[in-house]
Amino acid sequence: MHVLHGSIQRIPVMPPVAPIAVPETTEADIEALFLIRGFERLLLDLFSRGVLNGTTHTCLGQEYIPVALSPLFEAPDFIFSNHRGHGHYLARFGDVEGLLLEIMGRAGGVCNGVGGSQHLFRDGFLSTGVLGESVPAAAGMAWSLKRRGGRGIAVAYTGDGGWGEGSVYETLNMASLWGLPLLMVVENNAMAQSSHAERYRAGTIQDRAHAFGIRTLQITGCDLAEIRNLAGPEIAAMRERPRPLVIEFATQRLGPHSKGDDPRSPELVAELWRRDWEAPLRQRHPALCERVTARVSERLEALRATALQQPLSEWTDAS
Ligand SMILES: Cc1ncc(C[n+]2csc(CCOP(=O)(O)OP(=O)(O)O)c2C)c(N)n1
Ligand SMILES: [Mg+2]
Repeated sequence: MHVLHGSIQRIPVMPPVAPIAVPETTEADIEALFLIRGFERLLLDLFSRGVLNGTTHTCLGQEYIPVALSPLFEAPDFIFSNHRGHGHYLARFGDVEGLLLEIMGRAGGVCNGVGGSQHLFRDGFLSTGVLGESVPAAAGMAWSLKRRGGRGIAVAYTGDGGWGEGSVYETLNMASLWGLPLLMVVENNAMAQSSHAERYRAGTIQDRAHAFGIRTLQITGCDLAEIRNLAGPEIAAMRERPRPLVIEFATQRLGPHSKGDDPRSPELVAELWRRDWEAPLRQRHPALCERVTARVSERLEALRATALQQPLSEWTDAS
């Protein structure tokens, strides 16, 4: 785990595995991790059976980021998510039922089935699949929260590829100038769709933020308690004295961008899986993990059965 303020360092492509420590990490945290992972696996399975339309972007490998950050967010905060946002949504609401029905266009979906993964809207949460689009919107929300005088912050989750969008830099400029309580969470998996960072990005995300006078934190481990210890005081400080903050996670995407578009070698992907959080967590806490995963599987299997029976939403049913 490294914290850097202002120094130049290339972010490692593959972060080191840090086994997640219990009891600092609660059973509820572990349940949230497995719920998101189980949900993504269920989606892939439904997709392979031809049940889902379009494509799907899973966050396998990155689940721990929103699980670690969620308890640091408060009720007035507004979360903006991107195309890889199932974990962001589930870490906030735990609502696998509403999300799956939404993705399947069925009655009971969070947005009546018309939004899908990339247009989710619910109490202080909005996702968009348009790269960089949420960042200026999040700044607007941060401005509004600041004017209201509370402790609320706006949070924008982006990937590293999202930092290829010009709107990000226009926003960083104004956010810094106006002292907006805008938290940019960067899930840097060193891939933008199918392009490796070495092919598409000059310089570092940290340096780009520093150029606008914005404070940064870089996190390379996946221990939830450690992440909270690092990020918690920084987020608390921006609530007291509104200003932007960038937290960059060196993380890894275990699956393709969406479907069949992963140019990485099978060897590299296998190496990423070896560095994943799940196996060390299971090894370290076998009974706990077994208990939690049994509960999660039961919930997801019940959901699969219900979802397949559920009629289309009246908003999506063209018949
Ligand atoms: C404005 C815009 N341009 C292009 C795309 C197509 N696109 C979807 S995701 C992506 C790359 C995303 O990279 P990153 O933000 O790092 O997310 P990751 O896939 O790694 O989660 C691109 C180019 C888009 N969604 N929006
Ligand atoms: Mg990326």
